[in-house]
Amino acid sequence: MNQGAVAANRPGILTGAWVGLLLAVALAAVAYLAHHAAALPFPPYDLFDWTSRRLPGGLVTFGIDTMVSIIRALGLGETSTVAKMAEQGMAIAAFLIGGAVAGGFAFVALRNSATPAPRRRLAIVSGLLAAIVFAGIHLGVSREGDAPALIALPWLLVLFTAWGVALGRSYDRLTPTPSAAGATVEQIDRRRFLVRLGGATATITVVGATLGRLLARGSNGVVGGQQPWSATNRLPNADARVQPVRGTRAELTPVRDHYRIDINTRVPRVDVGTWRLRVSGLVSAERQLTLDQLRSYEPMHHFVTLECISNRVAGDLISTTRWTGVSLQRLLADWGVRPEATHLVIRSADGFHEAVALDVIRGDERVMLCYEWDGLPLPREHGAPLRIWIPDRYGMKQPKWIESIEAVGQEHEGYWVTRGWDREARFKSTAVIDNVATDMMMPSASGST
Ligand SMILES: Nc1nc2c(c(=O)[nH]1)N[C@H]1C(S)=C(S)[C@@H](COP(=O)(O)O)O[C@H]1N2
Ligand SMILES: [Mo]
Repeated sequence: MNQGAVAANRPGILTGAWVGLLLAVALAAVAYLAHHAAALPFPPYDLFDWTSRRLPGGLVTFGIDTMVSIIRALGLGETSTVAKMAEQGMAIAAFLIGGAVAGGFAFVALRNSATPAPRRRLAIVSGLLAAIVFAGIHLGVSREGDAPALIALPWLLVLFTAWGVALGRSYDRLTPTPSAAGATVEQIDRRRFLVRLGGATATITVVGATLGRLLARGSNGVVGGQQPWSATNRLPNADARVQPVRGTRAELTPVRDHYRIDINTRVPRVDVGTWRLRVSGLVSAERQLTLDQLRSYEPMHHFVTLECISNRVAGDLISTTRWTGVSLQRLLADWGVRPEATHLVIRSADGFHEAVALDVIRGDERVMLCYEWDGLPLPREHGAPLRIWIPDRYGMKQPKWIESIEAVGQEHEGYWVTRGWDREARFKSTAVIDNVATDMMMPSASGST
């Protein structure tokens, strides 16, 4: 066989895309397992979180609104759970598509490189480049609880270089050698290799995803032994003469059913032991408060209905539970907030931030820093260890996972305000009749109802 026929028979862009996709699936599965086993980076989520914080605000809010509409129109289930799964799915899909595109381009580049040695180098360099890109992205979104960069970055280097090397090897394996017996044999051999690669990928994926999933379940910090407040207490209106109709939504949402909305594909993990609330800015002195110090203040309890600004009439992005915390009014007095201060800027572990006007706090003693829901420490996905409650405002005004509070003398545009959502974010009242008692229907004169 002459050289020309060999070149024509080399694997092309589509084969490259397919191999790139398979190898990206395997990489994602291994990374997923390591993510849950050792808090190492999961590149698809890193990429998604990094991108979603940088996309134009109008596009992000449009995307969210569209997603909520679709979930509702198709009746796909509880909105916030489905939305979070959809985001995670999009993250993985985008990563795999990237793998396919990279594989396609890599095969085109490899085609143009005649001998194996520079090809090998090219493959390794592609892997290294991908590693550097994802290392940068990871540094942009990494936070407390993640494996240290000294371990995470070399790990990414290993993962993506292995991806590059495997891509190069696959190319070589799929390239007919001049000594090969004939085209048909090569075709069969090539197909067999791709099938075997697919099989290996599937095995790695099933093992990685299953083990990762199991580890993820196990690490969901459920407090053993402690009972929620609602297990041993009745609602204040338990003896009221009006009872909810069977089938209507409960007044108090079990915490595990409380909707969850935030900008993270993975829940921030804050170590309560080392956590401090940093207070700075126009205050008498900077301070770092432990959770115990905040708990030592007289606690305050309120039944709070929290609603997301993306909620629709009769939607499910609204839930109620019993919040416990300390009044911010009380704290302001101790912090010595200076007269020229007008706002508190609150910053969170996930990069989220918002401001609350001091006038709002001074006018409402219920504004609280909350550390308990339904009598138990705030669950991780709902902002452990500390979040704020500002009555009558949508959730977008109310940071979870609070790390610092700064007293400032001017307005501050919060995360969603800079992306075009409402500055004040006051609740709009809606009324919903969930159910009608059928035995109250009157038969009509004709006998049918
Ligand atoms: N740190 C942080 N706090 C946040 C958010 C976020 O993305 N990050 N989302 C806000 C929004 S939009 C809503 S609706 C509420 C939801 O709180 P929940 O998930 O506990 O129901 O959290 C708010 N606080
Ligand atoms: Mo929200």
